[in-house]
Amino acid sequence: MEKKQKEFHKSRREKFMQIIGKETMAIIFSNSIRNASFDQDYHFKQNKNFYYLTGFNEPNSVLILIPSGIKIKLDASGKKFKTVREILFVQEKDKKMETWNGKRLGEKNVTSGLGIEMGALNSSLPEFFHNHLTRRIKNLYIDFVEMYDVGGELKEYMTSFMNMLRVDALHFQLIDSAHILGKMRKVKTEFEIEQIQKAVDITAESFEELRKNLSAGMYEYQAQALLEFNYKNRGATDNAYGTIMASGNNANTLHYETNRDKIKDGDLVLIDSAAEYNYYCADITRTYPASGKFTDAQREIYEKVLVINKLCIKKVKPGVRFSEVRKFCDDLTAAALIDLKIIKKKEEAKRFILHGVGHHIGLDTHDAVPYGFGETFDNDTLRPGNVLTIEPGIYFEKGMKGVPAKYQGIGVRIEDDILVTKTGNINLSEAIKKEVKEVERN
Ligand SMILES: [Mn+2]
Repeated sequence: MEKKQKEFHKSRREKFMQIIGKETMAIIFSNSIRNASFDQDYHFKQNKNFYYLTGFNEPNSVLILIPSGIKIKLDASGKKFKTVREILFVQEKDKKMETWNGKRLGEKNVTSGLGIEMGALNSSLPEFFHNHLTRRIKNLYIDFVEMYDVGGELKEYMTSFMNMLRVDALHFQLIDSAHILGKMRKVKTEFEIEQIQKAVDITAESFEELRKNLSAGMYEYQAQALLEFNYKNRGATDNAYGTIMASGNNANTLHYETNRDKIKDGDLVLIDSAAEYNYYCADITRTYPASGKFTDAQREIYEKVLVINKLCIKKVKPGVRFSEVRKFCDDLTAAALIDLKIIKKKEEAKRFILHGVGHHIGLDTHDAVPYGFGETFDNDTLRPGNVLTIEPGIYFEKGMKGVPAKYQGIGVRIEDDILVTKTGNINLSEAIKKEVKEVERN
């Protein structure tokens, strides 16, 4: 791991420990490997809160943070001690398993490899809890949702801890760590912004390749393959999420991922897809005319969405509440529908507004937003370092009541990734063409 990345994860652990304060302990779980069928497992993705604090990509691991530090015996005589605040419990090195499934870091390489103070074997977790969950711990921070998901080897090693939670009277308060970590994750560091920008750049080049090569007669999955080939070919570590390649009326199914239809002449193709880079996600939508030219009705709708997209992006700046941007977007959408003579009054717009204006992005495509503890979407105030999507859309499903025939079957969404800065914002996906003249082919 590069020094810059090591320092990033270290700075996150420091900040987290500063927030939880003295006389506390935090237990952060990695993900477990999940079986798909017989001897085949699901593609492993690390738990994002665990990754945020460690940068470590192996399953069956646990990070323990103790801001006040604890004394750990260094030899059998028990005379030599070391005070540590960070311990990463990892899988044992195992020649046979490594031959099949790849190298393991091993407990001895935790410090040199990740910059974490101490490494230990995950099998020593029961002993660790026995010795160190003492009365000096007042608050125990744990991610409850993750705790119930623990599987594999960890399940066995966590049994004594789970039993204690079930059986013993606890002498400490249990607090959910997800809220604190989510709040931290909402404000991106320079390192994180670089990773997101890289994911966006790969996505941008790939969208341009698709735009140039898209044609009627292709199947949606072929357009998807072209896009995803370019992500991988440009160094993406994964797709950020399942690609939506929705031609014609399929665009009106918001999470359409079937991608099996043939793209027809005169169709619009709504493409919601992005690359992931180093675990950081982009999230982009463009809507292209398959045959290279919009019909008049398609252009009318497209231009409306484009104007809303640009006005909403302008609205993004520090101090503005996310919910204000959403309301602004809803109002603009209603005005567009009135303009198109589809509705008469703003109040009638509701049935056409199918989703919000956007969401935070980061390690998760819909990044951890820790609403709760008095924080809601309504009072989520934008701050420098937030990265969010702006993604207005107008959708007219075939057969929709009160919609003129010429608009039926049209669905348009235009989504960009916006970084909040001190003075306003930067559109990280500016390079991805969206003007009518640019997305049409001559
Ligand atoms: Mn999105």
